[in-house]
Amino acid sequence: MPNFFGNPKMAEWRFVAAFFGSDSETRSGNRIGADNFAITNEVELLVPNGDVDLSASTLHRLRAALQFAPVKKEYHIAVVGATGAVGAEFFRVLERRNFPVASMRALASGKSAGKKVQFRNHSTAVEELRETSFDKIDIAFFSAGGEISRKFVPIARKAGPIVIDNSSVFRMDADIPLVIPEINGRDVKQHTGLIANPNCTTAIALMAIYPLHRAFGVRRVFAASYQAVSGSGQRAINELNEQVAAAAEDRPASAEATARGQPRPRVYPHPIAFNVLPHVDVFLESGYTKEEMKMQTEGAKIMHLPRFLASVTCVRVPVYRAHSVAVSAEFEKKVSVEQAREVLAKAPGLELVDEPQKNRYPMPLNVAGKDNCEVGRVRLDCALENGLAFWVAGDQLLKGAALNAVQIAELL
Ligand code: 2RA
Repeated sequence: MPNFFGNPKMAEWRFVAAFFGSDSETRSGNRIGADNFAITNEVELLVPNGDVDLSASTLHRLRAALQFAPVKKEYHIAVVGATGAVGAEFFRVLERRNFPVASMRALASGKSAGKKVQFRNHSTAVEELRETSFDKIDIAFFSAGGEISRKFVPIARKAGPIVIDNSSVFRMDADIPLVIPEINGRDVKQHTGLIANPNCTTAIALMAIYPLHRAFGVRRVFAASYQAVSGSGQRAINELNEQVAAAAEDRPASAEATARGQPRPRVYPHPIAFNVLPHVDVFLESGYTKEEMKMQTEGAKIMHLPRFLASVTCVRVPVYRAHSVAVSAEFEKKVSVEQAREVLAKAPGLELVDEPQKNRYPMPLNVAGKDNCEVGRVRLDCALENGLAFWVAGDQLLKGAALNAVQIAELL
């Protein structure tokens, strides 16, 4: 039985128990009998936020309810985009977090059909994504790009499962919750069968911006991202590998020779090895890219802060995994480095790594493969009033994608 009451790092634990009669079943036919599910009310525990004042007798009743409701519901899961960089992480995250999986369906394009993916010591064959792929599925995780989501998410919703979509297609739709569980987990309640997972750079930056906002009231941010190639998928990882190998073979002595000796770029418009590209996603008329505007638009929606402003430059760097973001943030209230560090150290899903004198600060090599994001280099911003400058890094395949999506599913 998880400890619902004593985890100080969780901003919000939600426990939902409902009554199912002996004839009840989920839409996918996953039957739940009255013998293994108890009668209780829907209860929200917001203890660490202090939003709910629980009396001793209420607490006693809740504990009693938990004891006679050892629900072991298991979900039939589909992962769309199973062979991609994020897809591979879904299997690992679901396994590592012991998500209650009754069955796993790995879906991808026809090209990948027949390939194998590993889940809990089982080898599962990848199936071609079809309109009928969602029969008897409870939760479908989508991470196969915008076009696939645009076409297949509505089909999946009709077939029954709750969809958690990693593309940007539905994120800004007013009736679709866009969720980072540590920030607006409660928005999951509003879902009508589809929940959107935020942009990776936005998610990682907000893990530090939001707790500071709660303490000091954020007005606007200026930021620059340093985004790993795995954010563009497996082909970009291959492209960096090839370019690094070619450059190492030729031992080029100059920047021109490095560029000359490299295989023709296919994913990016320029070589990514030994280079940085101030170009992530497509350019808009304003001169910003789509990726750059997501921090403002998605940030405002997730934080429920319509006046939030963010001016961002997104940069692709020759790093395999984990995005970093340099942020300067301006606040309503006066800030101090000590207070900010205290707030950040307590924030769920975030670790403060801030001992610059000992060369300790967040770096992609240290956060790759890690669930928590890291924040450091916290200092007063010398150009803003009530401003803080800091550096946040996180694994964009995890907190920026698969982990966040599975955390959303855990709230359902
Ligand atoms: C990237 N925003 O280019 C993408 C990943 N979701 O890194």
